[in-house]
Parts: sequence; structure tokens; C-alpha cells
Amino acid sequence: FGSLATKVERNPSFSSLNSDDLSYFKGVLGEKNVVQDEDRLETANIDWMHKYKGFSKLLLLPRNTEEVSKILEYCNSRRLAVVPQGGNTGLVGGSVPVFDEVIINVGSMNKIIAFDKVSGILVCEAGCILENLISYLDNQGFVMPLDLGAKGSCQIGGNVSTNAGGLRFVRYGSLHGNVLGLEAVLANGDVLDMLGTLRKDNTGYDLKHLFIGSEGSLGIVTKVSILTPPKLSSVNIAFLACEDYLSCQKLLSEAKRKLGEILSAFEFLDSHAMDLVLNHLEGVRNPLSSAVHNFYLLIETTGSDESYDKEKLEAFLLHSMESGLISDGVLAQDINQASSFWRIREGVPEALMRAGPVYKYDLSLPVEKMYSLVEEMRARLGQSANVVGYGHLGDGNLHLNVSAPRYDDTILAQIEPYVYEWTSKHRGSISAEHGLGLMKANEIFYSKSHGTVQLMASIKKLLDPNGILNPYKVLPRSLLSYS
Ligand code: FAD
Ligand code: 2HG
Ligand code: ZN
Repeated sequence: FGSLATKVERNPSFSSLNSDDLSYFKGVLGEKNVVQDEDRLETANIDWMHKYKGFSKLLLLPRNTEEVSKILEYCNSRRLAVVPQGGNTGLVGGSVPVFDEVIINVGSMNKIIAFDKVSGILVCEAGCILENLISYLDNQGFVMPLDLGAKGSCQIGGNVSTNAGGLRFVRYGSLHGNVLGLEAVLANGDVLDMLGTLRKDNTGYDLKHLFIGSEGSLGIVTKVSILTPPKLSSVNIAFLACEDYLSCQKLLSEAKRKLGEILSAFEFLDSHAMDLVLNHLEGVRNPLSSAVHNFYLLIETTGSDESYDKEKLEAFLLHSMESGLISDGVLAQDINQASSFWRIREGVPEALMRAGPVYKYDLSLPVEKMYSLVEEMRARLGQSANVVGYGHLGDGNLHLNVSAPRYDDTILAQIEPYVYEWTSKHRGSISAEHGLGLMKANEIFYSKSHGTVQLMASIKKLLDPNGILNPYKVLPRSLLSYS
């Protein structure tokens, strides 16, 4: 394990579980929702990358908000630390315990509460799996404004708590815009009803935003209301090759100008990412017949006029080919080919996982600077690791991944703090979309001023005075000492 747990000390003010605690939880949740089974706990204690591992002895599965409220109130009074967990697909060590925190998963709270076909507003419980919401909406003629490779496991509560970005951000924007309301339970068990379904509501501070992206450190999200756009009839996807990064950049500017109103994804992967996908995932092949390319781009358009949209995209591709920006390209001819293009892009994290230990950096950077960092890292690390660059180019979000033969302090010392300093120097963010979790809690100052972090810590202390909610995560540990 590449866990940082050894560098973190357990907060001595937290209690350890005893048999009275177990009896209380069983009384509230029923025997079968108080999980002590070793195999179930093993899975819940380890993160998706198998990099972070905790030692929790208890997983609680509440079925409604009232149960969440009762168990949190109890944990707070007993000073039992908790970690909220959704689909456990987080990539920064935020979703698993560091020590013996009680794991609370709202996965049984998976009901759709309401859907308004006129406004497109969906209200649902936080444990709904993203893919189920996507299918539900598809049947209603709508789409989720959020899509990502982990959709089969991640929960909407986890998505909201990480403020996940994903593959359609370039079109629909952040969850801070799309989430219209939510219900959350605070550490002391108080239920905050902010489950509004209004697009406009300027009645004072909009506190729901505190919970969007706070990674379970301020409360447990139990319900969400979200604005969903209508499903449009014409979707086109092109898989393209560029030979240099400057061409990728120019293509992005062109796409924004020429495809603006229909552009729904602009993703890129470099040849290292492509090789990993081709070598580690079954049934995936390069849709471009002509040899090897340096960069691959996936451009998707979504609009309402089949012939107009296709014509537009084809004209854009022809022009890009003639001007030498792209060296090869193919348009998906049917839905199967379209999903095979997406499989390549969405499959990169899985391919990296199969390749072995990986150091992940999720950075916001000016698009024109972004790939220089990948090249610099390649030069720094030489043969000792495979440096891979891909991500949401349309949003200025680079996923820099360093795939190594083993987790190794020498390699880590070559990467950090260099990557963070580089990002800070270019006024980027050290977390574009995955959050800080355990991995980057102490690095927050690379992206936020001292005053801002101090205020964040004050808000944390106000809402969670005993610090029981997802301890050791998000905020620097030096600011979170509790008396
Ligand atoms: P978890 O991993 O279980 O938890 C994540 C964090 O949220 C933790 O801090 C946890 O404590 C907290 N949390 C979970 N549920 C709740 C709740 N109900 N209330 C309060 N706190 C809660 N992220 C992107 O932004 N864009 C991507 O494109 C993307 N693609 C991914 C692809 C793959 C293959 C994988 C494995 C991950 C990807 N991610 C991506 C990471 C991303 O953070 C998650 O997939 C997702 O948003 C987390 O949801 P989850 O339910 O799995 O939450
Ligand atoms: C993606 O965009 C995810 O595929 C995962 O955010 C990124 O693995 C990563 O670094
Ligand atoms: Zn991503």
C-alpha cells in the first residue's frame, strides 16, 4: 500500500468501539445493516486504486435520513470518528478510513423521489448509483449533466461531495451550477433541509455550496435535487489524431469557435495512455488504421438537428485535416462504434490500474502550458516510470499519471513537491475535480491562501466541533487539532 497512514497520527480524542455502541447501532438500523463481516469490511477499507487502506471494524448502512441523523448524533456524543463512503471510487484516499473510523454508506438510500418533466428537475436520495440515474432519465427523455468512467459504482451523493467534473463538464458545467438543492445531516445529527428545486433563490447565503465538494468533512449528504437537460436527438463522435500538442490546442480553440453550441466533450490522451489501454484492456483496438500517433482526441457534439450537426462536424474535420491540425480521424458510424471510442478514453484509469502502482495528479492548468509539465516529468523520471498525460482538455484539466513498478520514495521525491510547485507557479489548481482527500490535505496551500484555509477550518469547527467527520482529510492536519 502507498498509504500515508504511517505519517498520520490517530487523533487521541476519538473513542474506540465497544459492545454498547454495537447494540445501539443494531437497535437503530437492525442487525443486518450493522456490518462486521471481514470480507465486506476488507473491501470497504481499501480504496479503488488499492493505495489507501484503513482498519475499520464497522460499516453502517442507514436506510433513511432519520437513521443517518440518529447514528451521527450518537457517534458525535461518543466521539466516534466516521468516514462517509459512497461507491468508493474516489482517487485521493478520501473515501476509506485512515484508522478505525466507522464507515457510513447511504447506498440503501437509492430512491428517486420526484422528477418534473417540465423543468427537468430530479430529486433523489444520495445513494442512487449514477448509471441508474442516467438510465432513468434516458427513459424520460433527459440526460444527467454529469457522466464519468466510474458511473457503474459511484453514487450521486459521492459525486456531489467531490463536486465531480467528468466528461460533459465542457457542455453542462459544474455541479455547483446543476445541483439546485440538497439535504445533509450534520455531525450532531441535525438535518439541514436545503432541498430546493428552484433555479433562482437569492435568500441569503447559499449554504448548499458548502457541501458540494467538501468530501464528507461537513456532513452526510442524504438527498439531492439536480437540474437535468433534455436529451437531444443527434449525437456525433469523432476520434482524431494530432502529431503535436500545439495542434491539440489549436483544435480546441477552433472547436469552441466552430462547434460552440453543439460541443459536448473535448477529451485527449497521449500515446502513452493509448498504449496502456490497448495493452491492458480486452477487446479494445485503435480505431485509426494508420500507425501510431502522438495524441488522440475525442470530440463529441450533441444537438437537435441531425443533418445540420453532422454537416457542421464534417466541415470542421475536413478543414482541420486540410490545415494539417489533425493527421487522421474517424467519425463513429453507429452507437457501438461511439461507445468503443468512449471505452478508450474512459478506460485509461482502469488500464493504469492494471499496469501497476500509480501516482495520480489531477491538475487545472492553462491549456497552453499543460503538456509541458508532462514532458518535464518524463525528462525528470527517465526510465524509472511511465509518465502518462490525458484528461479533459476542453476544461483545462490534465490527468498526469505516473505509472511505476512499485510505490517508491525515490520516485515520489522526484514528483512531489515539484508537480505542486509547478502548478502553483502557473496559477493552476492541485485538484481540478478529484478533491484533496487524504492525499492532498496538507498541500492545500499550493492552491488556496492562508486566510481562506483558516476560514475553511473555522467553518469545519463550527459544523463539526469534535472533528468526527472524515478526519485527517481535506484540511491540513496542523489546523485540525482538537482539544
Ligand atoms: P466515494 O469514493 O465513496 O467518496 C468520495 C468522497 O466523498 C469521500 O471523501 C467521501 O467521504 C465522500 N462522500 C461519499 N458519499 C458521501 C455522502 N453521501 N455524503 C457526504 N460525503 C460523501 N472524478 C471526476 O471528477 N471526474 C471523472 O471523470 C472521474 N472519473 C473517474 C473514473 C474512474 C474509473 C474512477 C475510479 C474514478 C473517477 N473519478 C472521477 C473520481 C470521482 O471522485 C468519483 O468517481 C466519484 O465522484 C466519487 O463518488 P463515490 O460515490 O464513489 O464516492
Ligand atoms: C478521468 O477523467 C478520471 O478518467 C480519472 O478523472 C483520472 O485516473 C485519473 O487520473
Ligand atoms: Zn477526469
